[in-house]
Amino acid sequence: MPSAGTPISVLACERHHIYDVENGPQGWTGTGLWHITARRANTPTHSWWYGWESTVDYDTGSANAGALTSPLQLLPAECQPALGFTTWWEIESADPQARDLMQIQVSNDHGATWQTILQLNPGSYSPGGGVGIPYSSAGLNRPGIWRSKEVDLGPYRGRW
Ligand SMILES: [Ca+2]
Ligand SMILES: [Ca+2]
Repeated sequence: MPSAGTPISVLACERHHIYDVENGPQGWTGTGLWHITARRANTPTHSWWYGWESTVDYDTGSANAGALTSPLQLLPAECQPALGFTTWWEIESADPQARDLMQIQVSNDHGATWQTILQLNPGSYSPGGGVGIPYSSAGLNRPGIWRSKEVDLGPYRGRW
């Protein structure tokens, strides 16, 4: 027989946070060009997007950066936490593995330091792209597609 405390742990491990931003940011915060858009979405009409609505681009004429940050999450030590999301992206194809970086980071000290656990950019690149030629979530000079990603957060169990 399980102990009296076991059902609580099971419930905690089965809890899924769904952030579909169909009704607002749900505690997430975006800096830089991050905002909720209805321009393109997977679930089903709204998503977070880094760009300008007016130009449909993140090229502002100068270097820029932004962070999209989740609410604080407790990852119970007895669970198998993971981060799952779908992504559609398009960046410039000049040196796409080193420029226009798209990184997923985790902090376990309330944002003082961050560790990169996933980078969406291609890991290597064959020359062929040029000015005005995009690199997307489907590859060089292809229209973007929605891709599902999942990152193990096991190393952060029991941490805030
Ligand atoms: Ca959505
Ligand atoms: Ca760029």
